[in-house]
Parts: sequence; structure tokens; C-alpha cells
Amino acid sequence: MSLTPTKADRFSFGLWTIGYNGTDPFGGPTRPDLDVVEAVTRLNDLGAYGLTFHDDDLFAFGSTDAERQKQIDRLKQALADTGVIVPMVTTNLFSAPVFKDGGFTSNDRAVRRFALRKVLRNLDLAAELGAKTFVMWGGREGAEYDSAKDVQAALERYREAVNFLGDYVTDKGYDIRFAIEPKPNEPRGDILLPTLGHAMAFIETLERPELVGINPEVGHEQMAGLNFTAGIAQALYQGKLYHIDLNGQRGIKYDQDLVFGHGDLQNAFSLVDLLEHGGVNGGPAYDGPRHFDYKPSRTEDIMGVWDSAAANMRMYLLLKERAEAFRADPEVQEALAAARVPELREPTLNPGETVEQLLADRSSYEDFDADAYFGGKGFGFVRLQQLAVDHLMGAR
Ligand code: DIG
Ligand code: MN
Ligand code: MN
Repeated sequence: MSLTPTKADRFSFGLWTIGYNGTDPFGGPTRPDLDVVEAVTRLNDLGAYGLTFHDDDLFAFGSTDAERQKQIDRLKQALADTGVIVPMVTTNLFSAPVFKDGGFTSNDRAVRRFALRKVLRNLDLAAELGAKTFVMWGGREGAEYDSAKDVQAALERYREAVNFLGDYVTDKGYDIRFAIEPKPNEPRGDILLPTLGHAMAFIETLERPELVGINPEVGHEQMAGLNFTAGIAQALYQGKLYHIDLNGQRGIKYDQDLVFGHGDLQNAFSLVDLLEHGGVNGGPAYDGPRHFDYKPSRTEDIMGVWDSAAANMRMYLLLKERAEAFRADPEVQEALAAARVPELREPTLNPGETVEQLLADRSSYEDFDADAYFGGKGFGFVRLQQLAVDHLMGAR
């Protein structure tokens, strides 16, 4: 298996990631701004297939129509020159001061209407560029103080906005689906729809739930102390994994946006194993972009930026190679069987079994020897885990 990224791997990057100039809450930029043409050119050279962006990444907030169009035209030319595509577009409803209390759920109704207009315009651009996914990360939708935000009303405003946007893309005939990106906090003290579970529950309240999925980010679920791979498994189970933000996070702290795999490496391994082998007959479970939403560390120079972009793709391909070997290992298959992992796919009830039939089956209860589990045969999960770590470390 090759470790050289190709467009067939569907690796994509946010313009805001490689373009991150190092500014953080405690210090200014450590790198100059990155031009979009340079970004597309270099990503293409590295083997990436896609570039994603917020409107404000491509042209500054408040740009004139002429300034906006110039940047769009430059991007289009760079895409034509390289074959790089735009799989996803998203809107910045979090940087400008006007959004200091959010966009769709600002207490200020005029701001909410302004946010809707900004998104409508960006949806037209997304359609023009052929993007199939429109991400909505509500980074500023939330509060620091419980009394300051009527969360029930905020959810209703968010629902109103997403229903309206769903009507818009449907009426325009755009081939676009929405993906809500959860995050528990930062920059707001608490962000609305903080985890993928909250987001998936919310989607079920919408007029067109089939138009809306989720764009979970590794570090965001892990900031909430959750297992990202398990969350992705539920998103897949519910058919709601419309996009994914890959990066790294080392524990419950501020959003680190590290290179993919540079945080919880074992969970990165199980995630790639799930994406690549969690589908029918052990095939891929997800066929969308492998999108990196990370920040090249503030300590790096521009060479470090491109090294970090390459590192994301290398990490994915290395983990994909290890997962391949893990699944092909006869001893792993034997350990999986001993741990009865495949048995979980067997329905608990017999086909069409009724309550009466279950009650009549004495082996299910009356004759079932629960005591035999004390001191009895274990599941061998630790041996299985060591086999996984052996493969992860290239020891097999
Ligand atoms: C942060 O994790 C968010 C924003 O960067 C963007 O709106 C979204 C797109 O992936 N991720
Ligand atoms: Mn993040
Ligand atoms: Mn993200």
C-alpha cells in the first residue's frame, strides 16, 4: 500500500488551516498570511484533492463585490489549473464583532437576519463551485451565562434558520446537503449543540432531516471526554455522517487542533479502522472526504506548515495500512471470534420470536446458569487490544 497521497484518497484541507497565521488569544501572528492560489498549488503538489473554506477566508468580511469576485475568480483559476475541487464550503458566523452573541441564535434579531443573508449568499457560491456539503459550525451560538440565553428559544431560532436554508437549496435545486459541526465550548462558554448526540437529536426536529447530517470533529468530542470512534459509529448507524473533521487532541483542554493522530493515537487507529472496514463485508463505512481541520502549530514556519499538512495525510495512510494488516491477521480474526465480537451482529431474538415463545424457552432464564460466569471463561479483550496495539506499532 502506498504512503504517497493521491487524489483518490480524497484528502481535503480548510483554507483556514494551512492559512492559520499563528494568532491565538495570547499572541499575534507568527507567520504571514497565505494566498489562496499558493494554498491550492501547494496542496495539489502534496497530493490533496480538495480545498474547503469559509467565505471570510477567501475574501475579507466587508469586501466590496469587486474584491469578492476577484478572489473567487483567482480561486477558480487555481482549481482549473490543478484539478483540486471544493467538496465543502462553510460560513464564518463567528469572527466579526457583529456575531459576538452568535449568528442564527444571537439575541439580536437584526443580527440573525444578517447571518441568514450571509449564509444564503455563501450557499450560492458553494453551488457555483460544485460543493456538495455545507458545514455549519455554530462557534458563537451559545453563552457564558445561563440567564443570558433562552436555550429553548435558541434551538427554535436555529431550527427556523436551518429549515429556511433547506427550503432555499431545495427551491434552487442545489445538490447540497448540510452538516452541523458540534463543539462543547470555546469560543463561547457553552456552545449550542455541544456534541454529535445533541446535533443528531436536533436534526430529527427539522422539516427536511434528510438534508442535514453532521460534521463531527475529533478534538471537539474529545474536549467533552467522549470516544470519537464510538460517536462516529453512531453517526454511521444513523446515516448522518455527511462530512468529518480530522485532527488531534490530547485530553480535555482547549481545542488543540493538532495534526490527525498526534493526539489520541489509539482512537485515531480505531477511527480509521472503522471508516475503512466498518462497512458491509468489512469494506469502507464512509466514502466522503477525509477532511483535515487542524492548525499548524504557532511555532512553525511556512515549511513547517506544509510538513504538517503532509503529516495529516501520512498519518491517515499509515493508520489505514495498519488497520489493513490488523484485519488481515488470522490471529486477530481468531481473537475477535474468541471475544465473540461478530456474535453481537446476531439478533438476540429468533426471527419473529414472540414474548410467549421467549418465556417458554427455559434455557433463556430458568435453566440459565448465571453463576457460571464467576471464574468462568473471559472474553479475551485485553489480548485482542494488544494485537491491535502490536499492529499500530508495526510490531506484527
Ligand atoms: C472549527 O472546528 C470549525 C470551523 O473551522 C469551520 O466552520 C468548521 C469547518 O470544518 N470547523
Ligand atoms: Mn477544532
Ligand atoms: Mn472543524
